This record gives sequence, structure tokens and C-alpha cells, in this order.
Amino acid sequence: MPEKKVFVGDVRFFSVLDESGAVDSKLEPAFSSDELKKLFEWMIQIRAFDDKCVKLQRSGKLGTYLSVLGQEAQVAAALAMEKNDWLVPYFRDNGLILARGAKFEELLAVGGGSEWGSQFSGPNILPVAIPVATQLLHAVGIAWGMKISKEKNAVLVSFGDGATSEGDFHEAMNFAGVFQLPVVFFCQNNQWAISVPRKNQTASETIAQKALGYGFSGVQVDGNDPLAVFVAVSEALKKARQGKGPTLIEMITYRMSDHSTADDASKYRSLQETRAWEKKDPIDRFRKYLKAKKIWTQAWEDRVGQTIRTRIEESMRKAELIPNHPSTDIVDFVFLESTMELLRQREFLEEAGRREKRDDAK
Ligand SMILES: Cc1ncc(C[n+]2csc(CCOP(=O)(O)OP(=O)(O)O)c2C)c(N)n1
Ligand SMILES: [Mg+2]
Repeated sequence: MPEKKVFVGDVRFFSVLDESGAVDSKLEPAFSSDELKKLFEWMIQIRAFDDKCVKLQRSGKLGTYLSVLGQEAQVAAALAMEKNDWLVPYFRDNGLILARGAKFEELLAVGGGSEWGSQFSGPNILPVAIPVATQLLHAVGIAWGMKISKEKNAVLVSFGDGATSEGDFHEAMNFAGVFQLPVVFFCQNNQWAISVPRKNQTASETIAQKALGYGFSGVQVDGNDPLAVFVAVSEALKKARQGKGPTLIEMITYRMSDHSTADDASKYRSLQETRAWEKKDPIDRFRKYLKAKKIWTQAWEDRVGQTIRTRIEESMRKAELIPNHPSTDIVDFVFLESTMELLRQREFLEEAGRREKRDDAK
């Protein structure tokens, strides 16, 4: 039987800075010194905020917290977005959300249990999705709406390597491919999904290649290189806005922290592995690059760090002013017309609230 090749795939790895901070000048984006400094500031800002959030959780002031440590180059993806684009984040995206204009106090309110914080100040940011991969379908829905209404904007949806094992991921990718939707799938492959290593997540060589199965392109990018992340996301968003369909970006990075403040990663991964990734730290690398360009000085970083710490302290007071929810919200937004059972539960919650107030007054 005669045979012919019917499909040939191609997946590239893209980086601009190497691990020592040396740049491939042909690929360097045209940033001014101020823009480069801003990018660095965003990264040290999220690292400082992250550190504070872990401490606040430890002292009982925040709920379970998921650290962004090691993944700070994600901020570059937010900086690549335009105002009218939409960001659909997951639970390890505080860097993306802040760089898109949300305030520390809003994230602190969310971390403390108030959904009012989710009305983020930045433009077009969906609330953080906690159920793994559900947000991919929301993103595709928004992108479909954009296409129908002929808007020339795009959606960036962010998720982890673990999310690629969910049906939602495949449904979203398939739909986006068939309808050529303006969406960028931004997969932060940090090598772990809680205790499940990347090699147990999928048998395919790369996550990026999964896009080929759905009829669009996938690219791997060095996720600890903020310039590479910026260039790859900018190009993919531009392509989406021009009506040329979706892209899957696999950002290769590493979760330096435990999965969350409720986890202990030393139980399932080696210190040796974590140490090897320490050498690829995105902030250290970018600092070396800025230093070589004579843009960075220790005095400047210290000054910026001090301003950030002051702003974080102020935001803790502001977060307390964001109200919490009445407990009846749990039942009030389930159905348009409530059921007898929910109404019974509502009465119970109201009575519990009244009891709490009486006890407080005593
Ligand atoms: C639908 C669903 N199943 C399970 C969980 C519990 N869970 C929370 S995070 C997580 C792993 C996510 O890994 P990954 O997608 O790689 O993101 P990362 O935490 O590494 O950033 C799991 C299984 C959940 N939140 N939602
Ligand atoms: Mg992961």
C-alpha cells in the first residue's frame, strides 16, 4: 500500500536571555530603560508581596495561600496585554493580576475570604479560578463572544501543567481551534501539580505540541526569562487580535515553593532538584541583564524595595475596609428561584448570624 506523510509537526523552544543573563540581541524586544526597570520592579514587587502573604497565612490572617515564588516572570504576560483584552487567571497568578492593575488589598481581601476583592481594579480580569481548568472554558466563551461581535481584542487564559489532564482543557482547545477564536492558552508548566511530577501528567514530549492536535500552533518559552515571555505572549495576542486564531504557550518554569501553605514539598521532591532550579531564578537573571546594561544599581533596588514594603503595609489596613460577605450568600446565588431546602438553610444561617452578634455583644 502506498504511504505518504499526512502530518508534520513543529514545536520550538524560545528564549532571549540565557541563564547567565546574556542576551540574544537579535531577539531582544525594543524596551526603553524605564520599561526594563518597570518589568524588574513588577517582579520584585510580586516576590515581596508573596513573602508577606505566606507570613500572613502563618499568623492566621490569610487563608491557604499559593505562592508564585520562581514564577515571577509571569508578570511579563500581563504587560504584553492591551487594555481591552481579557485576563482569565488561575490560583497562582498574583503576579499577572497585579501587573494588570489590581491592588494588593484586593488580593488580600480574596485571600481572607471576601469575594468583593475579586472586583479587581485592573481592566477585564475575571475572578481567580480555584477548580482546576474550569476557567479555560470561560475564556473560550469570552473569545467566542469577541469573535461574534467582531471585537479586535484577545483573551489570555492562564493555567498549570496539571490542568492539561482535565477534560475542560481539551474541550476548550478543540472549540478554540474549530472556531479560530482570539485566545492565548498560557500554560505555566512549573513541573509539578501538587505531588504529581510533569512526567506523570502526560506521555507527550511537550505540552506545547498538544495544540497541533487541535489545529493551531504551540510554542515553548523559557518561563524564567521575562523578555522571552513578553515576546511570545505579545506575538500570540497580536495574532489572535488579527483573527488568526489561538496559540498555546508552554511556559517552562518551576514552582520553588510548596504547592500551598498546606503542603510540604520535601515529602515528594528532592532538594537537589529545587537547588538546580534556584540557579535559573528569573529575578537574578534579569538583574544580571540590567546590570550589564548599566541600568541596575543596588541603591536603586533598595529604594524600590522600601517603597514596595511601605505600600504592602498600607494595603493591609485598606484590605480590612473591604467588607466580608453575609453567610447567606452561599445559598442566595444558586438558583434564580430558591428551593425549599435552600430557604431552610438560609433561615439556619440567618439565625446563626444573629446568635453570633448576640454573643459578640455580651
Ligand atoms: C477540579 C479540581 N480538582 C482538583 C483540585 C485540587 N487541586 C488544587 S491545585 C491542584 C494541582 C494543580 O496543578 P497545576 O495545574 O500544575 O498548577 P500549579 O498548582 O502547579 O500551579 C489540584 C489537583 C482542584 N482545585 N480542582
Ligand atoms: Mg504545575
